[in-house]
Amino acid sequence: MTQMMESETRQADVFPVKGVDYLQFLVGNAKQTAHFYSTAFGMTCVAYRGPEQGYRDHSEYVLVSGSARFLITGAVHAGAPGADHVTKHSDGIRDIALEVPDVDAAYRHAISAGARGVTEPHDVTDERGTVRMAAIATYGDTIHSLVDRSKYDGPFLPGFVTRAPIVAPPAKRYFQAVDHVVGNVELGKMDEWVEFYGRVMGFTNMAEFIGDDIATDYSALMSKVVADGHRKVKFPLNEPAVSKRKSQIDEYLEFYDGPGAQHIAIATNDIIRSVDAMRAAGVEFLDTPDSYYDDPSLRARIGQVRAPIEELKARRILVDRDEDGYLLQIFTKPVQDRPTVFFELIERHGSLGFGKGNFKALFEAIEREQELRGNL
Ligand code: TYF
Ligand code: FE
Repeated sequence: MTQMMESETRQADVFPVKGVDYLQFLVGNAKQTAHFYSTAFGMTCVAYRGPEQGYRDHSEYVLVSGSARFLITGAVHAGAPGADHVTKHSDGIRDIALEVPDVDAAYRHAISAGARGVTEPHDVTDERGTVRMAAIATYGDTIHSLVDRSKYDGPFLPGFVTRAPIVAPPAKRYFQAVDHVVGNVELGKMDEWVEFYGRVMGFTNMAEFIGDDIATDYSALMSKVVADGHRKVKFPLNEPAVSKRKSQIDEYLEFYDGPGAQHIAIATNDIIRSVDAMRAAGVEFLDTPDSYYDDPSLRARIGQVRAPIEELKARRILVDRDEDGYLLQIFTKPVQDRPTVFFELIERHGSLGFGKGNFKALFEAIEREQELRGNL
């Protein structure tokens, strides 16, 4: 083994992860949010718990699409845990839960590396088995639950009951996995959080980043990507850059009232079909000017892709190519009243990147929206 491979193996082993287990959204009205993700994102409700199960504080719906799993939590009374999260942040992502093979070892490592513990390792049990869980804090009020569900065969976690879909699921799902989850942190803190994920989870820096050069030209943000050794879990981290205009990251930090998860990229095999279905269901996507598609250098840069450019142009889908292949991507507008959380649909054909070639067009589109909101 070469030295580099040894050190990569050692880093991956201090905190092995199997993937994102679930994303928990704390919202003002879980019933309606579950309906939205069912009808607009084609997700399927599979589990529930609430007052009907003797669980007095929350109504919680579990929605899936392939391996992607969202836990939608709403408080049923003012004093319920998490109600203050919604007051402060409005609807947002509280928990980016990670599936790990050994919760105790992962938690011990994280704490010894300086992470703040939120919940000590413990068993959660019902007649379907036992799940081992713990949680550590990350940026803002966001946490990472650590989940070992290998000794459990229920629909989600102990206490949840199987629940029928809210509407008939679409014939073909719109997405099959969570591709990456992006965090927005305060000015000057990006490198500290990159270092946190290295120290606590053994995550390493991916090549993709947005540095000073791009920041000063047009993006008003800086970004680095950390990932586990198998690239199953990818966390880009953004901070605002100092610039003439208010950064889109500043706008998020102001309206979320602190750091938090900014966008969830969901992986699809058929972005054209998914965008058509989601638009028909009322999801709003960012607009891209015709000039993006009519630019001859775009055609030269992306070469042959699986659909005619006219098909992509009609839907405002973006294309990027790098040394490994290409990707198609599109971004929604914020999915709640505040200009905070949004989604990205991504269809990868070999590329492991994040759409570097689209940053300019994307950030200009985001800034047009910011301007309409009076926040630029
Ligand atoms: O995840 C990414 O890096 C891309 C690009 O505020 C991006 O989706 C980066 C920052 C941002 C919006 C999109
Ligand atoms: Fe992204």
